[in-house]
Formats: sequence, structure tokens, C-alpha cells
Amino acid sequence: MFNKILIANRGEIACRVAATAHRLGVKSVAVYSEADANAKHVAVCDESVLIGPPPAKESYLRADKIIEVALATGAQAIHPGYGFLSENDEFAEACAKAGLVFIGPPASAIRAMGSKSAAKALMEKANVPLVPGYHGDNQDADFLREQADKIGYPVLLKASAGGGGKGMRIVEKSEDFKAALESCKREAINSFGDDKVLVEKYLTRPRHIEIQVFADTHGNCVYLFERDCSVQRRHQKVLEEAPAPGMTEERRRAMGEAAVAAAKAVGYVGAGTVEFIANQDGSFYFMEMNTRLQVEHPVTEMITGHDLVEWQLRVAFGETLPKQQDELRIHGHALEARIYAENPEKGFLPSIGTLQHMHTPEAVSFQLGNGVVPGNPAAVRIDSGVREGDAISPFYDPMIAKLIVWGNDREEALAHMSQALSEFQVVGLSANVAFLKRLVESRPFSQADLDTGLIERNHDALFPQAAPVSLQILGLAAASLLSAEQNDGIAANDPWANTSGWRMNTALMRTLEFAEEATTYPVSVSYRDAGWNIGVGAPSSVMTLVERKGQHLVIKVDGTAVRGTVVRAADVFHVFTGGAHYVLNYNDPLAHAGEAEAEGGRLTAPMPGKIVALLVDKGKTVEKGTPLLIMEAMKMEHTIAAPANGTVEELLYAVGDQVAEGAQLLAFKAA
Ligand code: MV4
Repeated sequence: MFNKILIANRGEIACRVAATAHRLGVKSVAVYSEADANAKHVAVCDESVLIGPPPAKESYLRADKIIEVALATGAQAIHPGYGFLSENDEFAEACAKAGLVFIGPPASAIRAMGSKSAAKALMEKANVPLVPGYHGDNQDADFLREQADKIGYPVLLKASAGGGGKGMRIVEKSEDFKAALESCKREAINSFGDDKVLVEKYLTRPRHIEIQVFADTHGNCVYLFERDCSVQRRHQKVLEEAPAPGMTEERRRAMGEAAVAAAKAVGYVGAGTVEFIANQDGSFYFMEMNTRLQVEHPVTEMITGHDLVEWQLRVAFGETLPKQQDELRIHGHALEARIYAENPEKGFLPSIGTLQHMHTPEAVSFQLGNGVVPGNPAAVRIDSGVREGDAISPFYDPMIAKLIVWGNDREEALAHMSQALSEFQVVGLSANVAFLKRLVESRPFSQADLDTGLIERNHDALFPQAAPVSLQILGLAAASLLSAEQNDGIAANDPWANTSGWRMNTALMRTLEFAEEATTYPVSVSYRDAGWNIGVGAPSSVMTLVERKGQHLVIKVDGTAVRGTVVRAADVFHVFTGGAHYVLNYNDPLAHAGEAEAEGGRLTAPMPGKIVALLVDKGKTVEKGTPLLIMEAMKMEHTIAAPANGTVEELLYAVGDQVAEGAQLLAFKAA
């Protein structure tokens, strides 16, 4: 085995590769950009080397620099992870030239799968099923239209050099063909510098089913079964699972053997994925091959019990495959959900900022490399490249974690996923956790009625109208606030020591104003001997604090116990209860009094968000209180006003920019 490898990546996949290297006693070298100096992947590797500024082009894509670091640190091989340089044939070649092992396929295999039409021609020869269509060299418009007429409409035009859904046009009828062809060719030349297109029969409700293959340098090649990745949004996978629901043994073997034939046709070595598009009746066609380890590889590890990174290292070192085809089995069912820093309610806009709070469900250890323990009731695995306190920066993919669960069958795996998502808490930026929970619990997904249009078709169910916030939820926020005041030594029980309420008979009455989105909830509280009377408007219910352990609270509202976690971030209370996350803005009457004078006003972003309007020009002299800019954060608009009479010296952001929490928004000079 290698003594030392370099990991040419960041985030969760760099951590994932490092974990297996460590388990096998292989030393790991991390490379990192200036933005990642304190990143988890740097912490988990044995050595680390800075390779450049934050933009990937100047760091993680610097092939020359990375090879230089590998040589300087004495690494024998480079693991490229996914993305970045992982499917760059020139990088694979440059590694070999430098005497380093590229932990991936030969450059020739990457190149062979790079062009859609060339790959289809190769696959045709290898008897891999293809979507009926034309992928030849004749690009004459009349000829292509004749081909389309022959295939039958609807047809799909695809840029031969394209990928990821770019450069595709659906054509419904012959009369529309010429215009669609011209537009497709225009996009293809602009995006890929090559206007060659192919024509295919258009499948209307396809599933994305992919086969994991593995080949060694001794001529062996196996398949590790399939993954269903049909649940996507704009060609980004959202949920993945293995095995594919509804798969029969015969079809599994047919797809597996077709995938192995595809890999053999290009002289493949290492981990690869052959993507198929499948009709609802199960008929399947080759789409493309991904010549790398994929994001969703853990679901395959969960059902086979094999560590695919270990296999990669062994194969790259020249060993034979650890298992033969007849030694491979499927155990149970695995699901993966990709937890992203993004806002589903705002068109999935990426959210950047600091992970002020991250609670993950307890990972139930799942031993890789020693086979699955059949019947393991609650396997939960979390692959993440970030920790609480880390930032999600605008430079890279905003993935927070991959949540992977295992069950004896799909139903059990779904229940574990639902539960695990209920326990996954993120504060500091928007995350898609609640959306994922609705998705896995939705009727079509739970019934495995899968196709690539599932999210779009179920938009209404996946984005329900927000229900009013209940008194139990408001009670958790209020109890957190009130008990913290008592702990902080504000003698809230002593009406004479408290300035924020007023006396009514012998009880102290005050109103806590919480708001969710545009709805304000004036929560009235009056103190009792042990607890409070509480209500929206009038105090109609009795609330007591049963227990408080840090951020975890148990309260009783009119005798009903309610438990939850309340995380306060400045004036925002995040209430996690019953598997849901409520974001309550607290309008603190005391906090803002005198604030402008005290801290020179809020010229920094109070939380991560987006600039929605600039209300003044640079150089403008303004009076105290003049609105300067509006930002949108935590689903609310915040107006930033001049803290004093003075001059706007510099505007530091433009409309539409994302800003991190605490970022200075403009330079202001008081008169
Ligand atoms: C198709 C198709 C329907 N019919 N080809 C999208 C990206 C590229 N990898 C292939 N894609 C598709 N090709 C034919 N002949 C539908 C898609 C497609 C899709 C495929 C897999 C996963 C998600 C998808 C989402 C939209 C469209």
C-alpha cells in the first residue's frame, strides 16, 4: 500500500478520503486555499500545504502547483476526489509524467467518455443499449430533420460536447425542428466551442439509474449494483438511494453487465459510474459515464459493506479487486440527502455565512470494510467537511453535509431519514433541511413514484403555506428568554428591579414581541410564583419551565409538556421542536435604545444576507437616521440607517451581493 497520498480536494470528500487513508495507515497531505486555512479537511490530514488564493482557478485547479506539492511532500499518489481536477485527462497525464499515481482511470478513458457522440459510438460497438437516435457526423439541417422524423417526436437535441443538461432542446414536431436546431447549435458553440449535436428520442418521465463499476489493472471489472438518483433539481441531485425501487434481479444483472461492458470498452480502471436513463417500464439506455468517485457513493457502501475509497487505493496501487462479482451482495436499503446552505423558499439561493450552531443526529457507527451488520436497526452516517463555527464561503459548493441512513428495507430507511432530518439543526445560514424532510415524507417519494420531474410536479406540496406559530413554540422562545434573564441576574420576579414591564395588581406584565416573516405575535407574560401566565394578546395560558439544559428546554403549557431547542442568534430566536425549525425575530425594546450612538450604528451586516437596495450614492452627506441601504436576511428586510449626521465615504457592496454576517457594508464618517 502507499505510504503517503495527496488529496487534491476540500470539504467532505477530502475528509472522506483522509478517513480511509488513516484507517489503512496511509499518511495524507491536504492542500488548501487561503479561504480554507482553518478548514476541517486541513485538520484531519497529517500534513497540509497552502496552494493559493480562494478562487478555485488559483488553488484547487492549479494542477502544476498540486503536483509540485506532491513531489515536495513525498506523496506517491494523488486522490482528486470529485469536481475540480477529477475528470481532467491532462492532469491525469501530468501526474504520470511526474512519476505520481493518479487515483482514477487512465487519461484515455476520461477522454473517451468526454464526448457524447464519440462515447455513444463506442457504446454501440460494445452492445450497450442507446436511446434511439442519431449521433453521427452529418450535421446537415435537412438530414438531421429527416432523422428526427424517423425517430418520431418528441425528440431531444443535445450538444455533443455538453453535459449537465446544458445545450438541450426538446422538439415537439417536425415544423419546429429547424429553429430548435439553430438555437441548440448557437448555445453549443457559445458554451462548449463546438456546435455538433445529436438527436434522440425524448423520454417523457425518465428515471436516472446509475451503476457503480470498479475495474483493476489486471482485467477484472465488477458492478456494485445501482443507485437511483431521479430526485434532482436543475440537474443537481437532491436524494439518492440504493438499491433502486422496483428493480428486478434480471434487470439488475442486465444493467450491471451493460455497465461493465461500457467500462471495458474504454479500458477503464478504478471507480466509475455508468449513468442510464430508464423508462417507467424499466427499459434503460446509456447516458454517460462519470470517470470518478461520486458524491453519492456512500449509499453503495451502505448496501454492500465495502469501502470504495479503500478499493480505489488498492486498485491504484496495483492490487486486484478485493471481491469478485459473485461475492457481492445487497443488504437492506440506503438513502442519502444532501444538506445544502441554500434557501428553498427563495428559489434555492445559496446562503453564505457562519454555522453558528450545528447539531447533527447521532451517527450510529457503521463499520466499513468489514461488511454490513445485517439488521443494524439505525445506521446513520454523516459525511461533512464543516464543523460548528465554520463558514460556508461563496467560493465553493455550499454543501453542509451528506446525511446517509440505512434500514433493512426502504420503509425503514425512510423512517430513519425522517427522524435524522428532524434532529439536524442549522443556525447562521439558510439550509434545505425542512425541504428535504417534506420531500422524503411526500407521497410520491415515499411510494417510490420516482422520475426526474418529481420536485417540479409536486411544487405545491413541497412549499406549503406557513401555518401560524403556536403558543407552544412562542412559549419555548419566551421561556428561553425569561429564564436566561433570571440566570443573568435580572431580578425579573422583583417588579421594582425591572424596567421593562408594568405592574398590574401584584403581577408584572410585559409584552414580548416575536415575528415570523411578516406576522407579529405580541406575547403577553405575567409572572406567577412558579412560572408565567402567557398568551398572544392576553395571557390566557399557564406556562412553567420544567427543565433547562443549555439550549434544550422542557416547558409545560396548560399542562402539556413541550420540548425543544432554542438557539438565540442576536435578536433571532431559532426554535427547534417536533422536527421543525421556526425563525422568530425578537423585537427587543431595550437593545436598540441608544444603540446608534453607542456603536456607531449598524453599518455591518447583522446577519448573513443579500443587499436588495442602495439608497444613497457615494459621497452623499446625510442626516442621522437617513436610510442608507436595505438588506434581506432571515426572510426579513433590514434597513441600515445613518447612525449620525455624516458622509457616506464608500459603498462596499452592490445590489444582489451576498454578504456574510458582520461584514462592513459601507464606510461612513460622522460629521
Ligand atoms: C434525456 C432526457 C430525456 N430523453 N434524454 C439531462 C442531463 C443529461 N445528463 C441527460 N439528461 C436528460 N436526457 C432523452 N433522450 C431527460 C434528461 C433529463 C434528466 C436526466 C437524468 C437526470 C435528470 C434529468 C432531468 C431533466 C432531464
